[in-house]
Amino acid sequence: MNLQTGTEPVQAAGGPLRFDWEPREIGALFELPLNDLLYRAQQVHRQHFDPNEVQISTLLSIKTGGCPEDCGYCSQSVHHETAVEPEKLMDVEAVVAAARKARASGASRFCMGAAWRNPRGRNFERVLEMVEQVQAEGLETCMTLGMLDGDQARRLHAAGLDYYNHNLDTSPEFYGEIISTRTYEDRLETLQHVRDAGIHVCCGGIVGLGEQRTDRVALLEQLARQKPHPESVPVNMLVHVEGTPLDDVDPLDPFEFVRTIAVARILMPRSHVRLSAGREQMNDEMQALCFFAGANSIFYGEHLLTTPNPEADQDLRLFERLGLRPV
Ligand code: SAM
Ligand code: DTB
Ligand code: SF4
Repeated sequence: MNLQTGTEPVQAAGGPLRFDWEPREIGALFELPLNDLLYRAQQVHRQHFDPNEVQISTLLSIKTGGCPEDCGYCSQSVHHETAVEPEKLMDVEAVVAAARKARASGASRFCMGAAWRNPRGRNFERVLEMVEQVQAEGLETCMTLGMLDGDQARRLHAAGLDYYNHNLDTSPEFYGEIISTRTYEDRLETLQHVRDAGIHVCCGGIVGLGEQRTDRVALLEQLARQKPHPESVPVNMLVHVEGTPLDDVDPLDPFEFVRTIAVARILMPRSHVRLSAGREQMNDEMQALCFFAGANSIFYGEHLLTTPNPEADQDLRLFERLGLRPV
């Protein structure tokens, strides 16, 4: 295959989905001249999606801080001295009120995140109630609560949960540099429980952690080998948080981030690729390039979990300038 011309029929351009991408092939995509890579990604994108639609999800931190895990990037870990103060799990009513507000401002999905290693006891019963009530408001529901066992995944499904977010974060090789309190295998196991329970999978990672390109290749390989591909693939750019071990990591070249989005689009042609954390630090031109590379989902609303996100109005203005439709 001549990767340079971008004229060959690529698998994703209408062909069957592939789950056997080799690191060599993924690496070759990364190495393409940017214009060739973007052209390929946009071709694939247009085979499967309306290129001017962007799915919007609003995030809410339902349980902030005090997390026993030691993820090196995270403001919420008890292992790092950050400005985040630990809070208890929110009340169901407050969560439903936030969901209504998100729906009123146009979000189609409501994602609830908790800083837990895994959900337990009465707190788990309360999140089940949240799922039921947020769903009743006419929103798609998503949760990210850490590791799940099979029974918990089935109960979340029965409560009406549409998506579960659990990221692989980085390559299996680099993972140990970032997190020591749980393994890559643990993550894959939770993802299997989620899939087996019939919940859609939202699974992606973070770039800009100080990893090599080979790690970004290996992360995308892991994601693209999942069968089915994760329905949503969040690509986060590290948000530097004071007090975390990764605060002083050199920023990633923005074009390398765009390449990561484009390669994700080519490997997982039917998945929503979400331009996730890090938009606050990007200019409009960079975001436009990410949409051209195949990103077709964002987190919408002033906050991510503990860090800022662009104002909703600012995003709506950007959509208007780019002729994009939020859905
Ligand atoms: N505690 C749960 C877990 O880790 O599975 C759920 C919440 S956790 C904050 C969700 C994801 O947010 C992480 O897997 C990571 O990919 C992303 N994330 C967290 N902190 C980040 C940061 N500072 N910059 C970019 N992405 C971040
Ligand atoms: C995901 O991949 N990114 C979101 C969501 N899933 C839960 C979280 C981003 C968090 C950014 C840092 C913060 O706000 O604490
Ligand atoms: Fe805890 Fe999730 Fe943060 Fe890791 S990323 S420390 S599991 S809240």
